[in-house]
Amino acid sequence: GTSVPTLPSDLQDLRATALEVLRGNDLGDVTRPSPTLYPHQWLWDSCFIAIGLRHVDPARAAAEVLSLLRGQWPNGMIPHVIFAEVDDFYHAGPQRWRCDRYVVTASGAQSTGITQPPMIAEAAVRVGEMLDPKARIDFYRALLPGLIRFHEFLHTERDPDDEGLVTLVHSWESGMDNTPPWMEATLPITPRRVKVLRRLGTAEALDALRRDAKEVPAEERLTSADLFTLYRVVRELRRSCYSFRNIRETEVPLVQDVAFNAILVRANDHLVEIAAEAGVKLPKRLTRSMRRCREAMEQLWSQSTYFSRDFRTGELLRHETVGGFLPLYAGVVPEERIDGLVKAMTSPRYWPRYGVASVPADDPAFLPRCYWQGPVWVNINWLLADGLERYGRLEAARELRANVLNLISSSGQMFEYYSPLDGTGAGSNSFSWTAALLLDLLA
Ligand code: 9YW
Repeated sequence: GTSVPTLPSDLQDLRATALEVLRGNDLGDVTRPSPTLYPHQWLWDSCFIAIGLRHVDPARAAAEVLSLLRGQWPNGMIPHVIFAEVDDFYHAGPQRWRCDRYVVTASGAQSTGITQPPMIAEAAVRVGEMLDPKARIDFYRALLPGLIRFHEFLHTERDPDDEGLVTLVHSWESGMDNTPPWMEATLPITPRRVKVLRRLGTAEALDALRRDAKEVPAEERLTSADLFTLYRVVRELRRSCYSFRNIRETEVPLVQDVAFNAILVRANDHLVEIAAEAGVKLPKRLTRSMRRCREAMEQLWSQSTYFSRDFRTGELLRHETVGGFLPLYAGVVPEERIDGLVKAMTSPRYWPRYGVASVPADDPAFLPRCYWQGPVWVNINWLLADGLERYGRLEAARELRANVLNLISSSGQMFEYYSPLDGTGAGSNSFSWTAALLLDLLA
């Protein structure tokens, strides 16, 4: 990551393309991630989308954030997907979750039974910066009750033993579906997997389940066997009525995910700021949980990076990924570790040329164009640039942002993810958070 790319001359065209993608994915007051693969509302997608939309239409951006509350469960959870009423071509739609048997969401909309990285407070603060003071306070007041209940859900339901860290029950909650440590933790729950697959028929039968394989080359997505395993976890969660007390008795992988907890720590800081500005007092217990979560991040450090941890065994999942750098974004890294972390992140293993990869290039699991097993994701790089900046690494932050801009502009399209080796785009080419964060980079 040493060469400084020259900025392309026609950023106006690129901006126009980004706006077109966002307009095309606009469903009213929510934005779908992509027209082909993801027709519903995803939690962290909407947050990144709002961060971009604020430069175009702050009121619409605020609506995007508030719309997440429509999906809130009585226990405070905000689901990872709120289903739109559309012809369902999404492979893990309402019938796979059947959550309406257990709960009614705030608006009655159908949803999944799991959550996603809590980027809401970050999005709220960024959007708030673009509103006039009166509109900002109104926005914060509308958001706060639901947002507080969401953070309380995470710190209680998902930290029942009061360890400080929040536990995830499915890799989809991490937002990084097939990231190697999660797949390693998940695959053992189907020991008879191969046998089951054989009984079900051929690989083609499974591929038929996977409607996304028609849109994108199969080798750039999860394998059918991996997907099958992830569906099996959903079945276990469903049978456990989505209650952590039941889930912990099953074989479902339970992971104190480093990236999720880092994002939560930062979100907690933002929540304090939002509440102060709106003149709302946070519950004492929540304030205590926030502090304990920040302190507990320390337990995820080992030797030279941060790892996720197995909730049941307390063992670190020692498979390095880009998630290990997100404590920079959280602001929990002691000064003496910063140089080492920044050096690792900017080394050719992670940053061969076109931005920071999701898995280091020398990892046996590395696949440059396969989802969370190698590609550069614009949202993660946005978080990393922010982390570098807050630790005063301004030059590296600037270079990373320039790299990402260059990556998007060389394809001219808003791809879902990009190869860190040759910069080519993959997945959806009309992906909302890429478009939105591009607007933010250009602002
Ligand atoms: C899925 C929508 C989501 C993202 C996730 C990404 C992918 C697939 O797409 O998940 O079926 O949920 O891994 O981070 O939110 O863009």
